Amino acid sequence: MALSQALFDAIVDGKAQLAQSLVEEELEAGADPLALVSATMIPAMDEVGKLFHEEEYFVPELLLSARAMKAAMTPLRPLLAAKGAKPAGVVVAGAVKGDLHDIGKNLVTSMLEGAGFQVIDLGADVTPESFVAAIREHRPQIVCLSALLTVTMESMRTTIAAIKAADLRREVKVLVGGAPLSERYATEIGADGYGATASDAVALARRCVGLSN
Ligand code: B12
Repeated sequence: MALSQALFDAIVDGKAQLAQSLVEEELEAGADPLALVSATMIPAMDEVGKLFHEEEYFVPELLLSARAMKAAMTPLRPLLAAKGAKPAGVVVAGAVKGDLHDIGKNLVTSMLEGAGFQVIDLGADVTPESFVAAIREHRPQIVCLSALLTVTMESMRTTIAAIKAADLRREVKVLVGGAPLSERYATEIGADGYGATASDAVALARRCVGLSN
């Protein structure tokens, strides 16, 4: 699908209401929900990141764009979730301690729900102790950790260590993702899988519960 320039601009300019109504219009015109996210909305957030990096944007602009992205996701979330089939497994997900970036994690959880997983979303800035408590309570097969900052990648290692110390490591598969991560880092911290996109998260999760992709 081609980029929708108006939607792209609305997210980059931080216009939440406009972004949401443009998504609604695109959907009415028959746009594919996933294509809207991957061809326009994620590239728009990448552009925001670039502007921030170049010091044209500062935190207030980031926040406005993040708000626009969230508003744009509102009509899409139920559609992404409706795409899936049978219940496939239980997932506990969260952005790790110190990390407030939750847009990518929200996309991962929506897609997992769409693929039939029951997702317990712990939100952002989740401590290792909260992950451990949620594993004890919900007994998931999979734990998804998300990090967007190089400084919070270390929280993933600490979280995996805490799961191990609580003697729960053998019960769950740990999947990690987020822009600064790599396959190599995932292996180094003892994760079971790394995914670069929300679609990868679904493919990995399906594999973890023995479903073919
Ligand atoms: C929006 C944003 C914010 C918003 C977040 C709002 C929110 N509710 O999420 C706000 C304003 C709060 C913010 C704050 C900060 N930010 Co910021 N932010 C961004 C920005 C522009 C976009 C992130 C985003 O949403 N991307 C879109 C989503 C869809 O992509 P994603 O998160 O990568 O997720 C995808 C994949 O990674 C993957 N995935 C994600 N999680 C998982 C998990 C699993 C298991 C799997 C398999 C896959 C997976 O799937 C997703 C979908 O495909 C990025 C730049 C960028 N282009 O990434 C900077 C960026 C991440 N921020 C940055 C910085 C520096 C900060 C601040 C420190 C700024 C400051 N000085 O205060 C603070 C830190 C706050 C904190 N403690 O977390 C830097 C990080 C640099 C670094 N290497 O550490 C970046 C890269 C900007 C830059 N170019 O410098 N930020």
